[in-house]
Amino acid sequence: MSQYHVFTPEHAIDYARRHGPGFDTGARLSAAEVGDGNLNQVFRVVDDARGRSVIVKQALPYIRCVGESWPLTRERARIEAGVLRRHGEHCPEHTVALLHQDAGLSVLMLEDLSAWRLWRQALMAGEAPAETADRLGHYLARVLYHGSDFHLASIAKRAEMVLFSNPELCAATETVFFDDPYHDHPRNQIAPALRPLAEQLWRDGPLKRRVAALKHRFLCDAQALLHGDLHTGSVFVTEGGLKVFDAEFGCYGPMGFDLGSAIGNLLLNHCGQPGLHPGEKGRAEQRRRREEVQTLWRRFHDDFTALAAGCADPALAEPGYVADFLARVWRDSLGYAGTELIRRTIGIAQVADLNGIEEEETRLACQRTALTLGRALILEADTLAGGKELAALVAACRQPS
Ligand code: SR1
Ligand code: MG
Ligand code: MG
Ligand code: MG
Repeated sequence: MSQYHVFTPEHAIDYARRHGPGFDTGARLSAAEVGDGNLNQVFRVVDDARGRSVIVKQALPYIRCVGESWPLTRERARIEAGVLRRHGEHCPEHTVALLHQDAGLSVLMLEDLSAWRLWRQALMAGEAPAETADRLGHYLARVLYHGSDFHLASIAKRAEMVLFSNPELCAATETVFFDDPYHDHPRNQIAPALRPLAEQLWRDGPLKRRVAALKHRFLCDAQALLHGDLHTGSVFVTEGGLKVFDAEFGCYGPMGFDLGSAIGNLLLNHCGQPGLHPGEKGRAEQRRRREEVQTLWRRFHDDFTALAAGCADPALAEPGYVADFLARVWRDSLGYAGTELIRRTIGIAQVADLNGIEEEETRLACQRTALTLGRALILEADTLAGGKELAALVAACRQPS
């Protein structure tokens, strides 16, 4: 096994030369660090003459956006490779291709999707491809179904739970989603003008009991092999396609966590629209976000239901059980979406949909909407029967522009 060392661009070139498809000794390669995530370093290695490129991603032994004060296992590279393999098996058209892995170096080589666009950037520009939510619903149905007890026999599923035990990354998720934002923690990043609203959340007993239940379900309920960090910056899009990447937080957990992360990020964009696109353009984008949330859920629900018709488990195949199960996943998704809205507004790792708004009063108004909507989703998750009811709640939280 290779000895771990932190890559420079030259190391990334050497690695690509040894393992990249067609990157032979004669090729003139260049590399640049292009990572904009919170955890790792990411190099793009290019062979200009032949028009080829790959991504070389390396896990550092700590969280990059925090520094060495928050050490984090490099095991996450092995987990990421494994999740991409599994998800690639079940939904190859929507999973980034893993080209090579070196466990000792904690390095993955991935297909280069730089010519595609991050979904978050497309949403912020008001240029998101129309089919994206539908494609993501299809991806989620396929990967979550095939990693669940509806598809896997009990012994195989339990072996998968061991293989994809991801304790340190799960602990980080538990902390940043369910703990830090509900207390006065130094990791929080709270605009001074938002502090009174944050303090209200910290005193809100009913809200914190619901958050406790969501955290507890994340801790206990191993429903499927999740992506684990499915925000709109983990998805590349084009007019014709969608690819999910960055699966290092993958773990067994409740399906609603992945669905809720995606829905929460669509709603963060909804909240930011008065600042991103004032006036009619922003209102039209908000209508699209509300439709996308409904489309995502509907496609997931319908595809999952069709797949589960083939369920071989004698108890889970009981007529009506899949519908009951999916009703619970819907409620979970709304709750997790609410926690995503709150943690991305006052916790660590915030999002450009809100923080990119230059005008301060507008930005603060959008952030307040995100906190208010997040709280409402968590508290009202059990009362929102479907997409229409959710859309009505979201529309009622719209800021005047
Ligand atoms: C402490 S890690 C903070 C966040 O960065 C990642 O992108 C995940 O979203 C994680 O929650
Ligand atoms: Mg990421
Ligand atoms: Mg089974
Ligand atoms: Mg990542």
